[in-house]
Amino acid sequence: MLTIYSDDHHLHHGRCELIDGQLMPCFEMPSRADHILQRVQTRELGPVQAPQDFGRDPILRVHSAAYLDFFEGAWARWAEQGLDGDLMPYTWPARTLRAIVPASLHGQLGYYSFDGGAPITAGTWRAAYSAAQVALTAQAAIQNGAPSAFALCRPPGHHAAGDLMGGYCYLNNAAIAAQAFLDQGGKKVAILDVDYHHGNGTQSIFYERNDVLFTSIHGHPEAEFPFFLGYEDELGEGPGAGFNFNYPLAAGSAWERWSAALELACGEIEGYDADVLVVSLGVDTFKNDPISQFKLDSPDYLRMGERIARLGKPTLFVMEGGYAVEEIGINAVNVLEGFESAR
Ligand code: OKP
Ligand code: ZN
Repeated sequence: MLTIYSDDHHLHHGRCELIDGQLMPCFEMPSRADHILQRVQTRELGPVQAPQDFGRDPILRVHSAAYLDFFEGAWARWAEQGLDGDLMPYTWPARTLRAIVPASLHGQLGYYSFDGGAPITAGTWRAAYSAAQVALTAQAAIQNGAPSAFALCRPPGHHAAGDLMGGYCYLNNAAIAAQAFLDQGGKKVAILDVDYHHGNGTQSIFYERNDVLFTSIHGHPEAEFPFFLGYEDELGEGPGAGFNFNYPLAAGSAWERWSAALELACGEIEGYDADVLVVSLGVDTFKNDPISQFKLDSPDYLRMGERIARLGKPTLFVMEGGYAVEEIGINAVNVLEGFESAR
């Protein structure tokens, strides 16, 4: 399988995040992607190529121009004030406040984010822009006939909505790639989000549309981030009604329960008859993940890849989460190897 990867992800390295009342070093760190790349190479998964640059247009199909302009320019405005700490929001237009765009940098940062988990550093825009190009380059490979491809994206994307960053995510790589398939003649795209966290950004982007089926298996939002989306009764709206399926699972879920949900998601995907499948590939479902509560073991990821292969679709894997850094490469590449073995 072809892997698309860019070193540019190193340009993004947030200093800290708030966990249990303490500022901790960011779990979403550059070594994550380095370990995955290493494993791709030692397992000889296939060629590794750098991304092409498709520009801003395909990103603008998913994200608003105002959001992109804000994101691209935010660091310069911060640096202009003589500041060099990570730029992080601290107030949001929650209920009772107005959803207006204030003039202030921090006001705008609150407007364009939904949590404090997406710090902007000097290189964040360039890293996120490159990750989107990584996804688009892998998408182009499939568009040109490859049966599958792996977009080794970092930072991840599935929490990012049309004009919101959050949950370590800035640009929704999977959604940008899905939209590109449609813009290049595709009629139906299925998305399977296997990250431990609900892909609230992806869901929201396609919620009222029937040309993208969104399915997601994740920690129950009653108990788990992002808390405010990802429930079973979210089935889509308007023309999108019946094209959104969430499978929230309890903490402690291991392969037996997880794979039963995968079976249900695959059933919906089979019924949908998509041209292409996009997998939001998070491996934070792993038993030793430091911020997650599922109990998948490394061999389970082989089974996951095998089941996905049996859908028989051209398949784009887009890297999302996974924070057990030592094992992230083994687990992510196991999915890809399981997929290849079952084709
Ligand atoms: C990103 B992805 C408090 C903890 C919040 C955010 C998790 C984001 C996960 N800062 N945790 O879906 O793997
Ligand atoms: Zn996650």
